Amino acid sequence: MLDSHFRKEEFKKSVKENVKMLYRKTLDEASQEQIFQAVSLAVKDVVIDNWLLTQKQYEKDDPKIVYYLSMEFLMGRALGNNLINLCAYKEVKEALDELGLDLNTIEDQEPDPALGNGGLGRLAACFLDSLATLGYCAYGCGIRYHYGLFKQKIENGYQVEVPDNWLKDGYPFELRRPEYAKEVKFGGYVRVEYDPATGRNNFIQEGYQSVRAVPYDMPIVGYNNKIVNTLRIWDAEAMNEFQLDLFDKGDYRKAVEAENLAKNICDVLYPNDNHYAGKELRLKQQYFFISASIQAAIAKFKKKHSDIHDLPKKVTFQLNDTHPTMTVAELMRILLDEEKLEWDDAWDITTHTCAYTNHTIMAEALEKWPIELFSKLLPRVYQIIEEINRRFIEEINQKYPGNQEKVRKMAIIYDGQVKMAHLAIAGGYSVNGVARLHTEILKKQELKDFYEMYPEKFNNKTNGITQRRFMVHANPLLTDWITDHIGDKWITDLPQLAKLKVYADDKKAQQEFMNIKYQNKVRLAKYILEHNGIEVDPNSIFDVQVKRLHEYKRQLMNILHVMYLYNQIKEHPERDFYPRTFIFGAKATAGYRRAKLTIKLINSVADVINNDASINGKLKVVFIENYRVSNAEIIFAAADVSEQISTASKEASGTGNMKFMLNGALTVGTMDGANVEIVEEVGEENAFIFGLSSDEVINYENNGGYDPMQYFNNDPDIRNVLMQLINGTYSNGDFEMFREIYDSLLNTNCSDRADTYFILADFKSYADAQRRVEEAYRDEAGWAKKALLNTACSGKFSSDRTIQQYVDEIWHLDKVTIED
Ligand code: GPK
Repeated sequence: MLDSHFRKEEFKKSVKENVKMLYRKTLDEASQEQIFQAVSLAVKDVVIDNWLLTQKQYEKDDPKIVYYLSMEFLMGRALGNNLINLCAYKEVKEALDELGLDLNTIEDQEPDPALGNGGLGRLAACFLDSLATLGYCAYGCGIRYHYGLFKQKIENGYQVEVPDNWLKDGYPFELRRPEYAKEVKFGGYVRVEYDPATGRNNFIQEGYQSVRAVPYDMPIVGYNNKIVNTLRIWDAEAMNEFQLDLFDKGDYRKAVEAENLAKNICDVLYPNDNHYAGKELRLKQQYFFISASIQAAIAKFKKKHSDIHDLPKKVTFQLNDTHPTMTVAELMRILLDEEKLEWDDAWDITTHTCAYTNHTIMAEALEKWPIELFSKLLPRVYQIIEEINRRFIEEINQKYPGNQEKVRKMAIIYDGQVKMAHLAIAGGYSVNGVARLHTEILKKQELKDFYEMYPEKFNNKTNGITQRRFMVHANPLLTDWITDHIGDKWITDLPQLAKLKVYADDKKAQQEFMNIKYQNKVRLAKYILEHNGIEVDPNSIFDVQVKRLHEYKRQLMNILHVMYLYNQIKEHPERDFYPRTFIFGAKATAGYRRAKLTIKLINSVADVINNDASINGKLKVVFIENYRVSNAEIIFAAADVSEQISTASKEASGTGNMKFMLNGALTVGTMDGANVEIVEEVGEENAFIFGLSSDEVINYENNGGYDPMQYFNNDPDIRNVLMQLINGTYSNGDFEMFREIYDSLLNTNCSDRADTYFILADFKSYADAQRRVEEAYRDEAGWAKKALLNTACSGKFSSDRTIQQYVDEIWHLDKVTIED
């Protein structure tokens, strides 16, 4: 046990005391939700002691700080994770047992804070865990959305979005810090005023509306090291004083506007993944949290340091995609207008303080803001971006004299739009991709011109995941088994898992490993029965695709293949077919019609197949409602097969792929994103790789020549499956229900090229990979060895490794240890 505060008796007393103080109840009168609050408060008490210790140490050591700026932090539940990282999970579980309480049930009371969409938001959460565990001074900075990502209900096979009011009962792990509130200004105009004292112009924003940004802090508990870092999420409130002032002047309308502005900003997370919607409110959200975060960071820096030129030595701002790119301009604004620096000085500081991570090459994700919108909302910031752009174009012209093409492609402001990626690259000292292949594609294709201009800025940081949540918390059985075999160092040093390799051929180890997998499958089967009413057989192969629904991720190819298998079973009932359960989980952005129709297709196929007694349960299809971090933990632990089947070149990295691998699932995948590195670690013989390469895909895209019709005409299996989309097989005779999907693959009717994501091109090779899966699974010992090797070879994919690389190659932070 880490801490004397977790002496069992004391802890029990504190829980009882909290229930009394909070609710005037005894334990047996309290609801599970109330008990959750009481237990969380008892845990928070210990956390806060360490939080104070950490602050004190930082105060003393004055380490360099990274601010991880992100519109999304997909944290998942905190209670269980905090207990794991405090090394108190088992003790607390026992203590609660003795009180007649069940920790699992209590954990299930916690809302799953879903302040993110998918991979990008979850990566931010894993990074915070690793930063605290490795002892680096880091702040996550984001937005306190009142409604996180919608909850998904499935009604009649369709996705229905329900608001996620995660704050309704109060969230015990947050702390409001009004003393650190900041003013953020929107709109108005810039007045230029000559200052005789400095001989320079002053730029003064006037006629603006203000919002008060109030921070809420959440503790980020490091593993077994007493370090507690901070996730600071900002909420918007009306500026009282300002409002009063307006009332005094009788400007009631303006006061109400200002109040409304504050009310809306933090209402809701935009539910888009890999897609930019261009909404004004989103731009407001971006400036709101960036202005507040940068102001706070500068204020903190100035408390200890007198020379602002030292900023890059003590502070770095990491931009999680282009969403926080406003940082470049806001920092310039503060340095110019408030610190009164000259442009060149300010620019030098800025370009040594900001760094940018790119997470996608999908064109529709690129943020481009219309200049009318931008300049009206942020007049001073826009002015600064114009000047950055002017100087940047000058630099391009110097390097490539007379080359207008370069200017057209690279300018920050062009064609009436502000291009945020260009601003991030020009304004920062580092540009990184999130897997080796992705970074290479950035350098050779998407950002080629920028790479040629600034090769030294480009670098790769292959993503990672935290084993504390995705193994220690998610898979306690395998955690104990691993620790029994190689000790517990792997919890903070994942490459130690390689020591398991010697057990790959050991019969007993294989059996134990697969027995744990079986028990985790039973746990998932129970969850599915409770939540879907579907009975699944834990002896069948659990074949899982869980991730956001997106065409490039090709859930459609997966379900078309299921349709194909079903046809095979019906046509050849005599053939031996190893029972398989295909499990899907995915949310679709509310406005993404084709993605939502794919969910309907999956559920419709599930309906037909699951209710067909003639196939003897050989095939089951399950769509898990409301896929999120909390049920993901149960799902990864139970998977045999991990579906990572994106069109090569499109998935920047993927991180679910790593969570599956860690938990001993075998990958069926394309050579895309981090799959490439996964196969490199585990060996091609321990995965099932198929499909076009990224070069082949990119070549088709650049030169044409792909014709899906050719597959339709020449392959009766493919033709059969596609015809079933429009002959009523899965739609009670409705020929139209899935026609849009059919058309998207073959036609012509739709705006983009048919089969944009090469599903038909890859279909046969995918089916072949799946045949190899079945064959491999029949060989019990062979599969056990492969599964065990996947776990043993997953050491590279810890976010601890990723973070250490960011520290060594980009951030250059100082390591801190708590001395008490
Ligand atoms: C990338 F651009 C985006 C986005 O808007 N949202 C998002 O989740 C993901 N991502 C990539 O799609 C994944 O390949 C990657 O692993 C993840 O970001 C983290 O880098």
